[in-house]
Amino acid sequence: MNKSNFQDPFEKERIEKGFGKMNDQGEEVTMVLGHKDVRRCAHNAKTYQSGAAPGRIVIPSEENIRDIRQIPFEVDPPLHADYRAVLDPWFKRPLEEEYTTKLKNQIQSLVKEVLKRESLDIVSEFALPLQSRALTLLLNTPYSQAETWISWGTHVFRSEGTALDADKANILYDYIDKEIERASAAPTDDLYSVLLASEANGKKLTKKEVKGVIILTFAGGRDTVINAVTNSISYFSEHPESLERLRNEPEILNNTIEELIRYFSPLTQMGRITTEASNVCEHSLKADSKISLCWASANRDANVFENANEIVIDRKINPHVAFGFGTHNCLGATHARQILKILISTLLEEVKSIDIIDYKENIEDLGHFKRKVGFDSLHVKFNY
Ligand code: HEM
Ligand code: EMZ
Repeated sequence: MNKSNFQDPFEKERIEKGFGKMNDQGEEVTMVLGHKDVRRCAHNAKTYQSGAAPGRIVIPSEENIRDIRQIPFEVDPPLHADYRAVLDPWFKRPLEEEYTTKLKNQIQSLVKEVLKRESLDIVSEFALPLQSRALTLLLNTPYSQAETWISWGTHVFRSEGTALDADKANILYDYIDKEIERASAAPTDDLYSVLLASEANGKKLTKKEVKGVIILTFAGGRDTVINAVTNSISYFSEHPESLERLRNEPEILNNTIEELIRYFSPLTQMGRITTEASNVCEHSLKADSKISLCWASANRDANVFENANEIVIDRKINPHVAFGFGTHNCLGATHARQILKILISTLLEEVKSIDIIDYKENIEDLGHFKRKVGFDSLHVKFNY
């Protein structure tokens, strides 16, 4: 009963100092660990900027494999707000009935298909196709495109043994270039075409800017969703009583989803670059230093969350930062929440219990800190 226990490696440092240190490809990163400090730094884009060199705020830094700026993620206010004004309505579409109906059909048919199997790997045979097919709805592109994306594997920049895989990244970049040319020659109602027709800062978005947005929707919404889905399934397989409770009290489902996202925190951290000398947690930093906002640590802060290391499926007050905080809060959160909501509802209807047969944990190596973020594989059997 411990496969769905994800320990908090940051507790000691968070309590004793409030910050931790790691090294990223030769650059020192000061990790901000407490909930209050993470929110304070996320709020202060003037001192802790996102718009440094493309790739630099990601950990591990993607500077060597990417020279295109991801938009709006690597842009600071005030320009950031221009891009968000274009993107916010589009990323709210998952709330529309037509969208949820299609998503429900996708997820229900995937669940029905895998129920027939003796056993399956949730990561590669369930979460990856689910994420890829659902992304066709978010981009409003043909369903058949999902097959291509599935063939890329769970991360678009990483492969087994290589944290930064330039060849893999180039497959994505080439694919996006072709899609942008296609949409530019013959516009449809997909995200590429909508972006090509939009403006920011009083000017039409360039193809390069469109590419920056699309790279982000592929990269940011991939392993995060895959881990959220896989980890949630590991939880329900070890906690059939929670499935039972949700059947009897469906009104707590939204609380459960927020709680799973808080506990698993699929995106461990994200960086910022200091624009001036500053202090974090009474630790002084020079200008041009890298800090990280450690969402996963903030989400276990006992000053904010009672029984922070437990999954409390009806947790009422839950100011987690798993989707970030403030300016750059996650654009894909509506889509991700809808996926989890429909998935769990479908499991409640179709599945009695889930047995874990075999698994391999995915442990992030952050130097001093090792954090379980999900699974490389999770073989299960669904009982119905
Ligand atoms: C931003 C987490 C799914 C697109 C963020 C941030 C976090 C996060 C923590 C803030 C980054 C920062 O402040 O530097 C997650 C988690 C997800 C998820 C935990 C799944 C459970 C998605 C999906 C998409 C997406 C499905 C789209 C396909 C974005 C974008 C931003 C963002 C575009 C940048 C927003 C901005 O800069 O204004 N996400 N994300 N995310 N996420 Fe997600
Ligand atoms: C970046 C990041 C986005 C990065 C909001 O977070 O997600 C990571 O998985 C990607 O590698 O490029 O998109």
